[in-house]
Amino acid sequence: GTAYDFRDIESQWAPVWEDLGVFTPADDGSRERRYVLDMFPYPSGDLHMGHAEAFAMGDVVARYWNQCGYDVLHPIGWDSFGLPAENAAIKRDAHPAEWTYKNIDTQAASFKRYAISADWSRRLHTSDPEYYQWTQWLFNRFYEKGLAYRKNHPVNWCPKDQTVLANEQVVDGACERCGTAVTKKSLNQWYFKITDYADRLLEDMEQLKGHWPERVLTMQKNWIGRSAGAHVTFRVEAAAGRDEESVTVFTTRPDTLYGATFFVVAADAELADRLVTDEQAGALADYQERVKALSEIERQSTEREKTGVFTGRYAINPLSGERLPVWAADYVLADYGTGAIMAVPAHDQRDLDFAKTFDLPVRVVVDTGEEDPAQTGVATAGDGQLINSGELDGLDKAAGIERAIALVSEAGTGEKTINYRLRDWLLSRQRFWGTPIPIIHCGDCGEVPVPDEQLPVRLPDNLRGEALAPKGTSPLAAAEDWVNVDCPSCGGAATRDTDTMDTFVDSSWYFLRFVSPQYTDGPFDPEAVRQWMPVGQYVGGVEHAILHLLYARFFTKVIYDLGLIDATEPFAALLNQGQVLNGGKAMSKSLGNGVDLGEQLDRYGVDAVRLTMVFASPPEDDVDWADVSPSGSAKFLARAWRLAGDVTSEPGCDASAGDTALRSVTHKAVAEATELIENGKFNVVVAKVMELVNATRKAIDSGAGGADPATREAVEAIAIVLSLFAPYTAEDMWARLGHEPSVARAGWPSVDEALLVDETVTAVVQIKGKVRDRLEVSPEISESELEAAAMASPVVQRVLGGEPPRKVIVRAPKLVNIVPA
Ligand code: ANZ
Ligand code: ZN
Repeated sequence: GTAYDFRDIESQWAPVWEDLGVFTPADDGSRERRYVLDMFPYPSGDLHMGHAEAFAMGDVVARYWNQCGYDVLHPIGWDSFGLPAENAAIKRDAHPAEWTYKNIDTQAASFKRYAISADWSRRLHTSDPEYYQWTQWLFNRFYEKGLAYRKNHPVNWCPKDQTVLANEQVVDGACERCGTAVTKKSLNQWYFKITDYADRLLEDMEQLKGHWPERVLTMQKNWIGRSAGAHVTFRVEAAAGRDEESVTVFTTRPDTLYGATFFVVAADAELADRLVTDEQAGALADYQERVKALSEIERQSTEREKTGVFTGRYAINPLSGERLPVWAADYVLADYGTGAIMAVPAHDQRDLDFAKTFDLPVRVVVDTGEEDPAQTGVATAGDGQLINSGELDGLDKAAGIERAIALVSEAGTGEKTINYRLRDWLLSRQRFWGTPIPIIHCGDCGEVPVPDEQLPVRLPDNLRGEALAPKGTSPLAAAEDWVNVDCPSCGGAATRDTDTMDTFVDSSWYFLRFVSPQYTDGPFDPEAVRQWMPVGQYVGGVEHAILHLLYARFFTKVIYDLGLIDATEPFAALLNQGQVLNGGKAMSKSLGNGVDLGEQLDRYGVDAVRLTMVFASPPEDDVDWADVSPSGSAKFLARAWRLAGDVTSEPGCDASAGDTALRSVTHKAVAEATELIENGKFNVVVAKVMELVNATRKAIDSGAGGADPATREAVEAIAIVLSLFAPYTAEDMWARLGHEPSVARAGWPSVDEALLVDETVTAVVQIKGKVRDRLEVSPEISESELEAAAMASPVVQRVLGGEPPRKVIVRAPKLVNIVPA
């Protein structure tokens, strides 16, 4: 047709692409391989605007690399285990798989419509037994290395979801999913020993600097929270009915040891119960009850008045010999450091607040030149000279720390140490819709891993609806046929572990599976993984800045240590795309400002929506849908598309014969677009294509015309660059230009450097004041170059008759005046 109709164009090309298999990598080593990956989606319903944004960005990279001739791996799959499916199943008396796979099909159809350049033959779902078999296999390897273990521990518990939450899933003291205040509960839980990898997770961030957003690296660093300091052991004096004890504290400021005026243990730690005297036991128990009733939010608030109780005991400062009262308080955390601190109120604000509340002494030991903290209520944390500190007097902070550590080390009461904020990864969940933990519990043999050849341990399919409702124990426990098994080791009666894995386990290695998703001899084909890994560009939201990325990095390192891969980092480069807002706010049900992706696609077409996503802002910035104009994008696409109909030259005609001015514009636009894409400025690339479209339209209407080969060159370049953002329109233009599909394989236009220099200016050559010649020269030409060019002119040579001139006056780049002899 002659009118641009996105519906026609979409329905024409989608099936053609499907048949061509344009995006299946050759994987034969003939071309350099590149791996681009979007964080795989959770099948919560149909695709939404956020998916449209993220996948548009990843697709620009994938399509660009394809055009540049790389062998591109750009797979797609689903992170398909998880709680929403289970909740939906309970509500609808269904099996979670029904909801899950129905949503996956819906999303897959939408992705196809959205024209993601994915290799569909590699599609995977983490809830398929073919996938989770290998999640279990990896668990077994972790278990063998002592990196998966079980311990009884107070865990974060969501009373509403009736499930355990990882620390990471507690946001401001509330359940990340439902917002309910989180409480503690003691349970036997599975953990991955990620703390063994804390240093490597930190050190290897060097590889990522400059390729990952700075703020993500900072968040990871803070999450790991390495602090250098010392362990110092205090003797706690015996008391009526209580023996003497040794209690170790973690401190980053051993230089302030002489400033310690009291000692605090975490009120909810077992240590508090052990230390407390009979006299104080009642007060402690009351206090513990009060603490339990508080939410984590209230506990950690710095605004709140400090609370605590005296334990009745005294600790002896190992350097000064001073007696310090031992308190139990909730501002000291049971699971950080050793759960006990020496309190230095002059130089630590929390300690100062506590000292003020309970009228405990404040002693300045670092002279920072600031006012007395006891008066101001503000602790001084800066550097200065140590005072009131015996053998440490006169030293500064750094020297004081070193000297104090040396002193306690010599005395055998302390040592230098590194402490991490990072905790082991709590991976077991008392839920159904997840990967079953492949462990069998035997009364005689203890924990026995399910042998590899018996994997997968499949989920039973007879549990549905109400049977999955949260009870505080795993729903799997109800499936008796499933639970009761023979012990793989002794053959006796045994039971399966009824917990399932955190879904973050599934997503910690899927990028490896994508490389060889049909492989049956292991989680992945090691040779193929060597060829493709690491992922060259990973794209996803900043909400995954900590957990998913940290866990995937951890898995990669463990799998590296198993000798199965060469890469030590999974994602060489990371792009966090912005959010799609509406009216300046995140879209949400409660605000009622949601924009339906399907409706937008129906109204403006896929290409216009994609182009708008990319054009609206730099990829990492938010897009406010209230401020953009998909109809403007649609108009632009129609304008670009019409150019193809005006080209009358034959495909393959020689562009070098074409109009130089238009050629120069085209080549400059391509050169700039290349540089902009490489630097992630996709939005500016769109602006460049818009300029090129305008220039080409002008050339057709009032310059070179539709028959000029330069016009074809320009329109072909437009189609190829547009194929990154508007694949349907670009494909249709390509066909109208007389080419076979697909434009996705056209190849990135090459740039003729000679056409990049700016247009020429005309230099006038005069002899005795009379114009004899005109030269087209660069505006940057030098005086001597211009003189040489003028003298070389055949006209000048003829007029001068071979005689050297008397004088040559040059005014570059416009004028040469020759005075003959
Ligand atoms: C004495 C001291 C003096 C401290 C001073 C600080 C300043 P980061 O950097 O976060 O590792 N601390 C140790 N364990 C704690 C726990 N379980 N709960 C609450 N606070 C705890 O912080 C380390 C510092 O936090 C430690 O150094 C300790 O207080 C406190 F002028 O020891 B410090
Ligand atoms: Zn056994």
